Amino acid sequence: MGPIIGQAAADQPALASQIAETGLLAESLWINVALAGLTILAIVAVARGVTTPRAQLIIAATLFVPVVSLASYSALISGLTVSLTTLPAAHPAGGAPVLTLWGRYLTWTISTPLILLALGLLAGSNLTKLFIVISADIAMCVTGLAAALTVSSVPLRWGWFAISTVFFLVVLYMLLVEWGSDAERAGSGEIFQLLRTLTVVLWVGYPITWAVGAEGLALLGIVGSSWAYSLLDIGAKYVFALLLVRWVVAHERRIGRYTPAQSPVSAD
Ligand code: RET
Repeated sequence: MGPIIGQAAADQPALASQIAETGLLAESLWINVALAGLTILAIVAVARGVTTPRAQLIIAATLFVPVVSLASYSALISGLTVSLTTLPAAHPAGGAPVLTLWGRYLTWTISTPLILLALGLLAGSNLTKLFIVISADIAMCVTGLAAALTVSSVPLRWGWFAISTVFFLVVLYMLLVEWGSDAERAGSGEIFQLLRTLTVVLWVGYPITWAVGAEGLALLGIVGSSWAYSLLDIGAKYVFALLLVRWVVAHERRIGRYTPAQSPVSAD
């Protein structure tokens, strides 16, 4: 399906009905509302009896991932966080207003730090590493939002994309190098490795989707891009959350006993 074209000044109800009427676009959003809701219920049911504060913290961080997702997808469906954007003429979908679901990039600034907080706590990360990775992650999302919303030139869009990718490399480094050895020490090595593989593989899919999708080379249309992000979200958020919570519930004591490694700042 080609780019969705409309009036640049469309208001929220008009955007909402445009989404509702556009083939499979609405379905790509509703499926996430449904799965986020089910994930919330499942986490609450499974984790009800957890009493160790550290395990509770990991579960709380994880629980807020589908909560944020539910809000994010509802905002997209209601037309609140979407706009008709006229991309630069040199863009493959340039010249006419196209629907931009920029709310995704905005809400990632909240959901992805929660994922990293849960992973970092699981790995027994120190505070310094947690702070660095979450800061880089937020910077990645904000500059990704800038890439999607920049309409003055195509090179500028890709410039923001490149900056965002640099921040993403910091996140990948932490996941692949630093936290791997922390988790071995913390006794959560096995589950950390599984969740890390899931996270790294799926997260790499997001910039690829951006690059080949409606925002970048437009090889995928708006509907195709939205489905790609929606499917990645299902794995990166709901499957991730359920695997993590199930393990934490089963190993509550082990998590409670662990004290994180000393921060470099407090080592002397
Ligand atoms: C963008 C485009 C610019 C370059 C890079 C990106 C990376 C995005 C990522 C998103 C992950 C989102 C998740 C959301 C769950 O709620 C912004 C697409 C590197 C890695 C996991």
